[in-house]
Amino acid sequence: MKSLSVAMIGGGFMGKAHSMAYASMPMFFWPAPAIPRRKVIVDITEAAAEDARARLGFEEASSDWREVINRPDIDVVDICTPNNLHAEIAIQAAKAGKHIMCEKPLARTLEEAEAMCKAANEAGVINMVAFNYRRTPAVALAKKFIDEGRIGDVVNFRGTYLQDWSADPDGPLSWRFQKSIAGSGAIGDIGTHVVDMAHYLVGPITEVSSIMKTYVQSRPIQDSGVDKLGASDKNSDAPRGDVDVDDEVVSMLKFSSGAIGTLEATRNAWGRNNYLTLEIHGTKGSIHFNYERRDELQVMFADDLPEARGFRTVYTGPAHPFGDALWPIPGLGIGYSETKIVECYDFFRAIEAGQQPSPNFEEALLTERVAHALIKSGHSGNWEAV
Ligand code: NAI
Ligand code: SOE
Repeated sequence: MKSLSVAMIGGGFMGKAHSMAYASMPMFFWPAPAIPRRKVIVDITEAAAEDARARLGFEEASSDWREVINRPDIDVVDICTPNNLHAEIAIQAAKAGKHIMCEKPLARTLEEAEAMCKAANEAGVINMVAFNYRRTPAVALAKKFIDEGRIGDVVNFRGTYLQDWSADPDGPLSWRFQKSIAGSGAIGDIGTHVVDMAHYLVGPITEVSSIMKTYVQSRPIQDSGVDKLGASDKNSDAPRGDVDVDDEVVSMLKFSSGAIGTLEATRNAWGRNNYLTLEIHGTKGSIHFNYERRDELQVMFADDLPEARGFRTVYTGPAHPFGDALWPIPGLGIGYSETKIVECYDFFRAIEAGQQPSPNFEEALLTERVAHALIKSGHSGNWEAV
Protein backbone atom coordinates (compact mmCIF):
# COMPACT_ATOMS: atom_id res chain seq x y z
CA MET A 1 0.00 0.00 0.00
CA LYS A 2 1.17 3.51 -0.78
CA SER A 3 2.63 5.59 2.03
CA LEU A 4 2.90 9.37 2.38
CA SER A 5 5.78 10.85 4.37
CA VAL A 6 4.84 13.49 6.92
CA ALA A 7 6.99 16.32 8.24
CA MET A 8 5.40 17.63 11.41
CA ILE A 9 6.36 21.06 12.70
CA GLY A 10 5.76 21.39 16.45
CA GLY A 11 5.75 18.54 18.94
CA GLY A 12 3.53 20.00 21.69
CA PHE A 13 -0.08 19.09 22.51
CA MET A 14 -1.25 19.02 18.90
CA GLY A 15 1.95 17.32 17.73
CA LYS A 16 1.03 14.52 20.10
CA ALA A 17 -2.60 14.32 18.97
CA HIS A 18 -1.71 14.33 15.25
CA SER A 19 1.07 11.75 15.73
CA MET A 20 -1.36 9.45 17.47
CA ALA A 21 -3.77 9.90 14.57
CA TYR A 22 -1.11 9.08 11.96
CA ALA A 23 -0.18 5.92 13.84
CA SER A 24 -3.78 4.81 14.43
CA MET A 25 -5.66 5.88 11.31
CA PRO A 26 -4.99 2.67 9.31
CA MET A 27 -6.00 0.55 12.33
CA PHE A 28 -9.47 2.11 12.21
CA PHE A 29 -9.92 2.92 8.52
CA TRP A 30 -8.86 -0.09 6.51
CA PRO A 31 -7.98 -0.21 3.72
CA ALA A 32 -6.42 3.17 4.47
CA PRO A 33 -6.29 5.71 1.64
CA ALA A 34 -2.50 5.69 2.20
CA ILE A 35 -0.27 4.86 5.16
CA PRO A 36 1.03 7.92 7.03
CA ARG A 37 4.78 7.61 7.52
CA ARG A 38 6.03 9.67 10.46
CA LYS A 39 9.20 10.80 8.74
CA VAL A 40 10.55 13.99 10.39
CA ILE A 41 9.50 15.95 13.45
CA VAL A 42 10.70 19.52 13.82
CA ASP A 43 10.81 21.50 17.04
CA ILE A 44 12.49 24.64 18.21
CA THR A 45 15.83 23.10 19.30
CA GLU A 46 17.63 19.88 18.39
CA ALA A 47 17.03 18.59 21.93
CA ALA A 48 13.29 19.35 21.85
CA ALA A 49 12.99 17.77 18.40
CA GLU A 50 14.86 14.64 19.47
CA ASP A 51 12.69 14.36 22.56
CA ALA A 52 9.57 14.66 20.38
CA ARG A 53 10.96 12.12 17.89
CA ALA A 54 11.44 9.57 20.66
CA ARG A 55 7.97 10.22 22.13
CA LEU A 56 5.98 10.47 18.93
CA GLY A 57 7.54 7.75 16.82
CA PHE A 58 9.17 9.76 14.03
CA GLU A 59 12.18 8.49 12.07
CA GLU A 60 14.15 11.74 12.20
CA ALA A 61 14.34 14.96 14.20
CA SER A 62 15.28 18.46 13.09
CA SER A 63 15.24 22.05 14.31
CA ASP A 64 15.11 23.55 10.82
CA TRP A 65 11.62 23.46 9.30
CA ARG A 66 12.73 25.37 6.17
CA GLU A 67 15.22 22.69 5.24
CA VAL A 68 12.79 19.87 6.03
CA ILE A 69 9.83 21.09 3.99
CA ASN A 70 12.00 21.38 0.90
CA ARG A 71 13.12 17.76 1.07
CA PRO A 72 11.96 15.74 -1.94
CA ASP A 73 11.06 12.75 0.24
CA ILE A 74 8.40 14.75 2.16
CA ASP A 75 4.80 14.59 0.86
CA VAL A 76 2.84 16.25 3.68
CA VAL A 77 3.64 19.18 5.98
CA ASP A 78 1.65 19.23 9.21
CA ILE A 79 1.71 22.58 11.06
CA CYS A 80 1.28 22.13 14.82
CA THR A 81 3.09 25.28 15.96
CA PRO A 82 1.63 28.31 17.69
CA ASN A 83 -0.38 30.54 15.36
CA ASN A 84 2.42 33.00 14.51
CA LEU A 85 4.14 30.41 12.31
CA HIS A 86 1.13 29.03 10.44
CA ALA A 87 1.32 31.45 7.51
CA GLU A 88 5.06 31.39 6.96
CA ILE A 89 5.31 27.61 7.09
CA ALA A 90 2.18 27.01 4.98
CA ILE A 91 3.28 29.41 2.26
CA GLN A 92 6.74 27.83 2.06
CA ALA A 93 5.23 24.34 2.10
CA ALA A 94 2.86 25.24 -0.74
CA LYS A 95 5.75 26.64 -2.76
CA ALA A 96 7.59 23.35 -2.17
CA GLY A 97 4.54 21.49 -3.55
CA LYS A 98 3.62 19.74 -0.29
CA HIS A 99 0.11 18.90 0.88
CA ILE A 100 -0.68 20.82 4.07
CA MET A 101 -2.52 20.12 7.29
CA CYS A 102 -2.63 23.29 9.41
CA GLU A 103 -3.89 23.63 12.96
CA LYS A 104 -6.57 26.19 13.69
CA PRO A 105 -6.98 29.11 13.64
CA LEU A 106 -5.73 29.41 10.09
CA ALA A 107 -3.72 32.54 10.87
CA ARG A 108 -3.30 35.58 13.10
CA THR A 109 -4.71 38.09 10.61
CA LEU A 110 -6.88 38.22 7.51
CA GLU A 111 -3.85 39.24 5.45
CA GLU A 112 -1.97 36.12 6.51
CA ALA A 113 -4.97 33.90 5.86
CA GLU A 114 -5.46 35.38 2.38
CA ALA A 115 -1.80 34.87 1.52
CA MET A 116 -2.02 31.25 2.66
CA CYS A 117 -5.04 30.60 0.42
CA LYS A 118 -3.34 32.25 -2.54
CA ALA A 119 -0.16 30.18 -2.10
CA ALA A 120 -2.06 26.91 -1.68
CA ASN A 121 -4.33 27.62 -4.66
CA GLU A 122 -1.43 28.59 -6.91
CA ALA A 123 0.48 25.46 -5.97
CA GLY A 124 -2.60 23.24 -6.32
CA VAL A 125 -1.76 21.33 -3.14
CA ILE A 126 -4.35 19.68 -0.91
CA ASN A 127 -4.93 21.77 2.22
CA MET A 128 -6.94 21.29 5.38
CA VAL A 129 -7.47 23.14 8.65
CA ALA A 130 -7.78 21.05 11.80
CA PHE A 131 -11.24 22.01 13.08
CA ASN A 132 -11.68 18.50 14.41
CA TYR A 133 -14.85 18.95 16.48
CA ARG A 134 -17.01 18.73 13.37
CA ARG A 135 -15.67 15.17 13.04
CA THR A 136 -17.35 14.08 16.26
CA PRO A 137 -19.91 11.49 15.02
CA ALA A 138 -22.78 13.24 16.87
CA VAL A 139 -21.97 16.55 15.13
CA ALA A 140 -21.74 14.83 11.74
CA LEU A 141 -25.10 13.21 12.54
CA ALA A 142 -26.56 16.65 13.27
CA LYS A 143 -25.33 17.74 9.84
CA LYS A 144 -27.00 14.70 8.25
CA PHE A 145 -30.34 15.45 9.95
CA ILE A 146 -30.17 19.11 8.89
CA ASP A 147 -29.23 18.27 5.29
CA GLU A 148 -32.05 15.72 5.10
CA GLY A 149 -34.51 18.41 6.24
CA ARG A 150 -35.40 16.51 9.40
CA ILE A 151 -35.63 19.73 11.45
CA GLY A 152 -36.93 21.82 8.54
CA ASP A 153 -35.41 25.21 7.79
CA VAL A 154 -32.92 26.34 10.41
CA VAL A 155 -34.12 29.52 12.08
CA ASN A 156 -31.76 29.86 15.05
CA PHE A 157 -28.21 28.77 15.99
CA ARG A 158 -26.79 29.11 19.52
CA GLY A 159 -23.14 28.21 19.94
CA THR A 160 -21.08 28.45 23.11
CA TYR A 161 -17.50 27.51 23.86
CA LEU A 162 -16.79 27.98 27.56
CA GLN A 163 -13.59 26.97 29.35
CA ASP A 164 -12.08 28.03 32.67
CA TRP A 165 -8.35 27.47 32.28
CA SER A 166 -7.65 31.21 32.13
CA ALA A 167 -10.03 32.36 34.87
CA ASP A 168 -7.24 32.47 37.49
CA PRO A 169 -5.39 35.80 37.08
CA ASP A 170 -2.18 34.10 38.26
CA GLY A 171 -2.28 31.51 35.49
CA PRO A 172 0.84 31.91 33.29
CA LEU A 173 1.19 34.20 30.28
CA SER A 174 0.70 31.51 27.66
CA TRP A 175 1.40 32.43 24.03
CA ARG A 176 -2.39 32.29 23.76
CA PHE A 177 -2.54 35.67 25.60
CA GLN A 178 -0.09 37.42 23.28
CA LYS A 179 -1.47 39.08 20.16
CA SER A 180 1.88 38.89 18.35
CA ILE A 181 1.78 35.09 18.59
CA ALA A 182 -1.90 34.18 18.84
CA GLY A 183 -3.50 36.95 16.78
CA SER A 184 -6.48 37.15 19.13
CA GLY A 185 -7.68 35.56 22.36
CA ALA A 186 -10.81 33.51 22.94
CA ILE A 187 -12.12 34.61 19.54
CA GLY A 188 -9.37 32.95 17.49
CA ASP A 189 -8.56 30.17 19.92
CA ILE A 190 -12.02 28.75 20.61
CA GLY A 191 -14.58 31.07 18.99
CA THR A 192 -13.36 29.91 15.57
CA HIS A 193 -14.35 26.33 16.46
CA VAL A 194 -17.93 27.58 16.96
CA VAL A 195 -17.84 29.56 13.72
CA ASP A 196 -16.56 26.50 11.88
CA MET A 197 -19.47 24.44 13.26
CA ALA A 198 -21.96 27.20 12.43
CA HIS A 199 -20.71 27.31 8.84
CA TYR A 200 -20.73 23.50 8.63
CA LEU A 201 -24.26 23.12 9.98
CA VAL A 202 -26.10 26.31 9.03
CA GLY A 203 -24.05 28.10 6.35
CA PRO A 204 -22.18 31.38 6.07
CA ILE A 205 -22.42 34.06 8.77
CA THR A 206 -22.81 37.46 7.14
CA GLU A 207 -23.06 40.00 10.00
CA VAL A 208 -22.12 40.12 13.67
CA SER A 209 -22.68 42.42 16.63
CA SER A 210 -20.37 41.64 19.50
CA ILE A 211 -19.13 42.65 22.93
CA MET A 212 -15.52 41.79 23.72
CA LYS A 213 -13.85 41.87 27.16
CA THR A 214 -10.37 41.35 28.59
CA TYR A 215 -10.74 40.57 32.30
CA VAL A 216 -7.12 39.83 33.21
CA GLN A 217 -4.73 42.52 31.97
CA SER A 218 -1.41 40.93 33.00
CA ARG A 219 -0.11 37.48 33.90
CA PRO A 220 3.06 35.89 35.36
CA ILE A 221 5.66 35.21 32.69
CA GLN A 222 6.46 31.52 32.43
CA ASP A 223 10.03 30.28 32.13
CA SER A 224 10.05 28.49 28.80
CA GLY A 225 9.12 25.20 27.26
CA VAL A 226 5.80 23.76 26.18
CA ASP A 227 2.80 25.99 26.64
CA LYS A 228 1.40 25.86 30.16
CA LEU A 229 -2.30 26.45 30.09
CA GLY A 230 -4.27 27.12 33.18
CA ALA A 231 -3.84 27.89 36.80
CA SER A 232 -2.23 24.61 37.82
CA ASP A 233 1.28 25.88 37.13
CA LYS A 234 0.79 29.38 38.48
CA ASN A 235 3.64 31.39 39.93
CA SER A 236 2.20 34.61 41.26
CA ASP A 237 5.66 35.90 42.31
CA ALA A 238 7.03 35.86 38.75
CA PRO A 239 7.31 39.13 36.82
CA ARG A 240 4.12 39.86 34.90
CA GLY A 241 3.60 40.58 31.21
CA ASP A 242 0.68 42.28 29.48
CA VAL A 243 -2.29 40.42 28.02
CA ASP A 244 -3.30 42.14 24.78
CA VAL A 245 -6.05 39.85 23.52
CA ASP A 246 -9.71 39.28 24.37
CA ASP A 247 -10.77 36.96 27.18
CA GLU A 248 -14.41 36.73 26.12
CA VAL A 249 -16.76 37.50 23.25
CA VAL A 250 -20.55 37.51 23.18
CA SER A 251 -22.17 38.11 19.82
CA MET A 252 -25.39 38.12 17.84
CA LEU A 253 -25.16 36.60 14.36
CA LYS A 254 -26.97 36.82 11.04
CA PHE A 255 -26.63 34.01 8.49
CA SER A 256 -26.93 34.26 4.69
CA SER A 257 -29.86 31.81 4.90
CA GLY A 258 -31.86 34.30 6.99
CA ALA A 259 -31.27 32.35 10.21
CA ILE A 260 -30.19 34.29 13.28
CA GLY A 261 -28.08 33.22 16.21
CA THR A 262 -25.64 33.83 19.01
CA LEU A 263 -22.05 32.91 19.82
CA GLU A 264 -20.24 33.04 23.14
CA ALA A 265 -16.61 32.15 23.72
CA THR A 266 -14.63 32.52 26.92
CA ARG A 267 -11.77 30.82 28.71
CA ASN A 268 -12.76 32.53 31.99
CA ALA A 269 -15.93 30.62 32.90
CA TRP A 270 -15.18 28.87 36.19
CA GLY A 271 -16.59 25.37 36.21
CA ARG A 272 -16.75 24.99 32.45
CA ASN A 273 -14.03 22.77 31.03
CA ASN A 274 -14.59 22.15 27.34
CA TYR A 275 -18.22 23.23 27.21
CA LEU A 276 -18.73 23.45 23.47
CA THR A 277 -22.46 23.43 22.88
CA LEU A 278 -24.71 23.86 19.87
CA GLU A 279 -28.45 24.32 19.85
CA ILE A 280 -30.16 24.60 16.50
CA HIS A 281 -33.84 25.28 16.05
CA GLY A 282 -35.60 24.53 12.79
CA THR A 283 -39.17 24.86 11.55
CA LYS A 284 -39.71 21.13 12.17
CA GLY A 285 -37.49 20.30 15.13
CA SER A 286 -34.38 21.04 17.15
CA ILE A 287 -30.93 19.65 17.81
CA HIS A 288 -28.71 20.04 20.87
CA PHE A 289 -25.08 18.93 21.29
CA ASN A 290 -22.69 19.33 24.23
CA TYR A 291 -19.09 18.24 23.65
CA GLU A 292 -18.80 17.27 27.32
CA ARG A 293 -21.38 14.57 26.47
CA ARG A 294 -20.07 14.00 22.96
CA ASP A 295 -21.51 10.52 22.43
CA GLU A 296 -24.99 11.98 22.57
CA LEU A 297 -27.08 14.01 20.17
CA GLN A 298 -30.30 15.46 21.52
CA VAL A 299 -32.95 15.67 18.80
CA MET A 300 -36.57 16.76 18.80
CA PHE A 301 -38.80 16.20 15.77
CA ALA A 302 -41.99 18.27 15.79
CA ASP A 303 -43.91 15.57 13.88
CA ASP A 304 -43.55 13.11 16.74
CA LEU A 305 -46.88 12.14 18.33
CA PRO A 306 -47.94 15.00 20.64
CA GLU A 307 -47.74 12.76 23.72
CA ALA A 308 -44.16 11.70 22.81
CA ARG A 309 -42.83 15.14 21.95
CA GLY A 310 -39.56 16.13 23.54
CA PHE A 311 -35.84 15.79 23.13
CA ARG A 312 -34.61 12.23 22.69
CA THR A 313 -31.01 11.13 23.17
CA VAL A 314 -29.31 9.34 20.31
CA TYR A 315 -26.13 7.51 21.45
CA THR A 316 -23.71 7.39 18.57
CA GLY A 317 -22.59 4.01 17.28
CA PRO A 318 -21.80 2.09 14.10
CA ALA A 319 -24.95 3.37 12.34
CA HIS A 320 -23.68 6.95 12.48
CA PRO A 321 -21.06 8.90 10.50
CA PHE A 322 -17.57 7.32 10.91
CA GLY A 323 -19.12 4.94 13.47
CA ASP A 324 -18.57 1.67 11.64
CA ALA A 325 -14.81 2.34 11.62
CA LEU A 326 -14.79 3.26 15.31
CA TRP A 327 -16.94 0.74 17.17
CA PRO A 328 -18.93 -2.52 16.80
CA ILE A 329 -21.80 -1.33 19.07
CA PRO A 330 -23.20 2.06 20.20
CA GLY A 331 -22.24 3.70 23.46
CA LEU A 332 -18.56 2.75 23.60
CA GLY A 333 -17.58 6.38 23.40
CA ILE A 334 -15.60 8.82 21.28
CA GLY A 335 -12.50 10.57 22.63
CA TYR A 336 -10.85 13.81 21.56
CA SER A 337 -8.01 11.84 19.95
CA GLU A 338 -10.39 9.83 17.82
CA THR A 339 -11.75 13.00 16.23
CA LYS A 340 -8.16 13.54 15.09
CA ILE A 341 -8.05 10.01 13.63
CA VAL A 342 -11.18 10.75 11.59
CA GLU A 343 -9.66 14.08 10.53
CA CYS A 344 -6.47 12.31 9.40
CA TYR A 345 -8.55 9.81 7.41
CA ASP A 346 -10.47 12.56 5.62
CA PHE A 347 -7.20 14.41 4.87
CA PHE A 348 -5.46 11.36 3.43
CA ARG A 349 -8.61 10.43 1.50
CA ALA A 350 -8.61 13.92 -0.05
CA ILE A 351 -4.95 13.62 -1.03
CA GLU A 352 -5.54 10.29 -2.70
CA ALA A 353 -8.71 11.55 -4.44
CA GLY A 354 -7.03 14.79 -5.50
CA GLN A 355 -9.99 16.75 -4.11
CA GLN A 356 -9.92 19.46 -1.46
CA PRO A 357 -11.25 18.32 1.94
CA SER A 358 -13.39 20.39 4.27
CA PRO A 359 -12.61 22.68 5.94
CA ASN A 360 -9.83 23.72 3.59
CA PHE A 361 -7.93 27.02 3.61
CA GLU A 362 -10.66 28.80 1.60
CA GLU A 363 -13.34 27.74 4.10
CA ALA A 364 -11.12 28.59 7.07
CA LEU A 365 -10.55 32.02 5.49
CA LEU A 366 -14.32 32.61 5.76
CA THR A 367 -14.07 31.65 9.43
CA GLU A 368 -11.21 34.15 9.81
CA ARG A 369 -13.40 36.82 8.19
CA VAL A 370 -16.04 36.20 10.87
CA ALA A 371 -13.37 36.33 13.62
CA HIS A 372 -12.14 39.62 12.17
CA ALA A 373 -15.70 41.01 12.14
CA LEU A 374 -16.23 39.89 15.76
CA ILE A 375 -13.14 41.84 16.82
CA LYS A 376 -14.10 44.85 14.70
CA SER A 377 -17.59 44.91 16.16
CA GLY A 378 -16.16 44.44 19.67
CA HIS A 379 -14.24 47.69 19.15
CA SER A 380 -16.85 49.68 17.21
CA GLY A 381 -19.98 48.56 19.05
CA ASN A 382 -21.72 48.34 15.66
CA TRP A 383 -23.04 45.53 13.53
CA GLU A 384 -20.17 44.60 11.20
CA ALA A 385 -20.44 42.84 7.87
CA VAL A 386 -18.26 39.76 7.37
P1 NAI B 1 2.11 23.86 22.22
O1 NAI B 1 2.68 25.11 22.77
O2 NAI B 1 1.77 22.73 23.13
O3 NAI B 1 3.08 23.27 21.11
C1 NAI B 1 3.66 24.05 20.11
C2 NAI B 1 4.98 23.39 19.70
O4 NAI B 1 5.55 24.12 18.61
C3 NAI B 1 6.02 23.38 20.83
O5 NAI B 1 6.59 22.10 20.95
C4 NAI B 1 7.02 24.43 20.37
O6 NAI B 1 8.34 24.22 20.86
C5 NAI B 1 6.93 24.24 18.85
N1 NAI B 1 7.50 25.36 18.11
C6 NAI B 1 7.41 26.68 18.38
N2 NAI B 1 8.13 27.38 17.50
C7 NAI B 1 8.69 26.49 16.64
C8 NAI B 1 9.55 26.61 15.53
N3 NAI B 1 10.01 27.79 15.11
N4 NAI B 1 9.94 25.48 14.87
C9 NAI B 1 9.50 24.26 15.29
N5 NAI B 1 8.67 24.11 16.36
C10 NAI B 1 8.29 25.21 17.02
O7 NAI B 1 0.84 24.32 21.40
P2 NAI B 1 -0.42 23.45 20.98
O8 NAI B 1 -1.44 23.48 22.05
O9 NAI B 1 0.03 22.15 20.44
O10 NAI B 1 -0.98 24.39 19.80
C11 NAI B 1 -0.42 24.35 18.51
C12 NAI B 1 -1.46 24.78 17.50
O11 NAI B 1 -2.56 23.89 17.56
C13 NAI B 1 -2.04 26.18 17.74
O12 NAI B 1 -2.27 26.79 16.50
C14 NAI B 1 -3.36 25.91 18.44
O13 NAI B 1 -4.31 26.92 18.23
C15 NAI B 1 -3.78 24.61 17.83
N6 NAI B 1 -4.60 23.76 18.72
C16 NAI B 1 -5.70 23.17 18.20
C17 NAI B 1 -6.50 22.34 18.96
C18 NAI B 1 -7.71 21.73 18.34
O14 NAI B 1 -8.60 21.31 19.09
N7 NAI B 1 -7.80 21.60 17.04
C19 NAI B 1 -6.15 22.03 20.36
C20 NAI B 1 -4.95 22.71 20.82
C21 NAI B 1 -4.21 23.52 20.01
C1 SOE C 1 -7.15 26.02 24.62
O1 SOE C 1 -8.21 26.93 24.68
C2 SOE C 1 -7.45 24.88 23.65
O2 SOE C 1 -6.35 23.98 23.68
C3 SOE C 1 -7.65 25.40 22.21
O3 SOE C 1 -6.46 25.94 21.68
C4 SOE C 1 -8.18 24.28 21.33
O4 SOE C 1 -8.44 24.72 20.03
C5 SOE C 1 -9.42 23.69 21.96
O5 SOE C 1 -9.93 22.67 21.18
C6 SOE C 1 -9.11 23.14 23.34
O6 SOE C 1 -8.63 24.22 24.11
